[in-house]
Amino acid sequence: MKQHEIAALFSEMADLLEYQGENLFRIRAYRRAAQNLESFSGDLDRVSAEDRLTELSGIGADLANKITEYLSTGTIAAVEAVRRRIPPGVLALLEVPGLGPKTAKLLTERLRIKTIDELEDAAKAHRLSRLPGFQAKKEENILKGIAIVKRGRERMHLGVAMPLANALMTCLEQTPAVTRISTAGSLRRMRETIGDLDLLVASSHPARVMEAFTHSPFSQRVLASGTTKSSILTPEGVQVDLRVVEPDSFGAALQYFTGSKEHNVRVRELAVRQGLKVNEYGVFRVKTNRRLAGREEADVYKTLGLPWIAPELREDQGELDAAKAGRLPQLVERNDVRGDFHIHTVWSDGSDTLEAMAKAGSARGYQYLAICDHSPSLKVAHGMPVARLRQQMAKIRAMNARTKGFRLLMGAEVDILSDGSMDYPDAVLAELDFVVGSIHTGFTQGEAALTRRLIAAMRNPYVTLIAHPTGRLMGQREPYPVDLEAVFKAARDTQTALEINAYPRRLDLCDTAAKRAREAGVMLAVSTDSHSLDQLDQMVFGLGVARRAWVEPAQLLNCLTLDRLLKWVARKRARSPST
Ligand code: DGT
Ligand code: CA
Ligand code: CA
Ligand code: ZN
Repeated sequence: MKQHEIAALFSEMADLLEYQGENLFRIRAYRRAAQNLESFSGDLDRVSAEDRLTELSGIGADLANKITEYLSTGTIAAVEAVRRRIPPGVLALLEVPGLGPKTAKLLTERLRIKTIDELEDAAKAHRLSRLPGFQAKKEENILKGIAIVKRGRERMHLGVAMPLANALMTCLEQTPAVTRISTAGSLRRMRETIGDLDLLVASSHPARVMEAFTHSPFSQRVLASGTTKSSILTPEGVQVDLRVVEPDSFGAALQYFTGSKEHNVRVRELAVRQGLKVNEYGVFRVKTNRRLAGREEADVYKTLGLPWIAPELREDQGELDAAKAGRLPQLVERNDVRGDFHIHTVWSDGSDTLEAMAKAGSARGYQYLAICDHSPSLKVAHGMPVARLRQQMAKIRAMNARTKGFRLLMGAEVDILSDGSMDYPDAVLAELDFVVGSIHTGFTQGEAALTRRLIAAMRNPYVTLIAHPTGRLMGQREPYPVDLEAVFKAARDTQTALEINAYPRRLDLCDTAAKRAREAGVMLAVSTDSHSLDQLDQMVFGLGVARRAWVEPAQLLNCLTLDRLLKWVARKRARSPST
């Protein structure tokens, strides 16, 4: 997990440089490297030993040296040096969204505030508004920002939880006493944020499993240790609960500890009505106490007269009624996915080339990837002027001419400007295979204006997909206000797809919004918004959201074959008026 530690340092470095007012591109280089390291799943020590760090996305010679330095010394001198130049406390305050370097300096110098807790106290006591140039409104915004940061600290996003759980399971599987292992809790249900990790093991030698767990490198502190249940804190401060059960009870325990609590309450009500009892050990007939099921989770449901219910559906949102009626959705699966949209490359702010992305997409079994680099108004992301976009199209055409069975689609992520018009002229959009429309600026326009802006974009016949429709970034930025029901209606009427952005801090649309969109008849699309090769694997997070939204393959644009996808795009272009 060293990549996470280095990612944190790079990200801190970016903040420090930002505080110093350094070059924006240098700051972004650090941020991008941090993001890429976070999603890197290989063995960093080995890559470094083989002198191949510069082959990683977004890592040049300079950053590679810093990684090597960290791997051998545990620190990066350059980061330490910059840290020394910044007054203590400033950095902590900069974590608050919307609080810039100037304000941070003012707060540390005038009020000696060094932590977010101190800042919160001061804001609540209205001590900030006494500072020069400070308005009550600003105090309010700071409190809102603090709430966002705190929420982000309490619960981790899937991008942190999933790799950690996988690494832990791989570690525990080395113990011969472990016969079966699974995640449970909110991670298995693929909730967008996770409070603590829950793991379940089947074993006839629980003591050996617990020993391995509490003495693993993941265990920084043991919070509780028993023969059936132990909890640890990892070095990252994540709580992990492990339960060990007899193999005969594995299915029942898995059902119980997957939750949600609300789903389990309904399951038990249903059992009681049939003279049955369900707990973490099995399903029992109340009268005789005879055990009817327990080893397999599917048998727990079967004994109650139900088909197995996918964990993502277990939120007491009507899944039991649907199961009883035989109306459970055939949820989309990874194998149904035929491609990915919204892919960035070195042509704008991505880290990898067209060739590398094509190879990676094809290696994942996809038929297509839509390359969607940024449009010119997004200067900080190297948005492409029309001439450059046309160069990229020519390159993609040439590449496609040489390959069979896989195709790069010529696309772009086009900024929706403040008046709802698109950042490329229609004539240029018409040359593209796939157009993603995005709002990246002007979040403060207000609900009515933002809604009009999105709807205007959808009325453009060339806009295929609206990316991250609410703009939220968990732990950093609230969604902007938008009338989603109006957006859904327009999306359906104009035949525009809405994105479920799979980047773990975005997951936008979120599960409940995606469900409403699906019910409104909107076509959805999961796209990874990849800025590097490894991020293509974040598809699973977006699929988790889609599954929690009860989405079937027919409701997901990237389950279409290439041929049908192109027809789908053409159909909107043919029918829409251009205004
Ligand atoms: P989290 O950790 O806040 O993201 O959410 P969960 O769902 O992972 O909750 P957690 O870790 O407290 O418990 C894991 C599962 O164990 C939960 O989803 C259902 C089950 N469970 C825990 N406590 C109770 C309880 O008091 N009653 C019932 N019926 N189930 C419980
Ligand atoms: Ca949990
Ligand atoms: Ca737990
Ligand atoms: Zn993007």
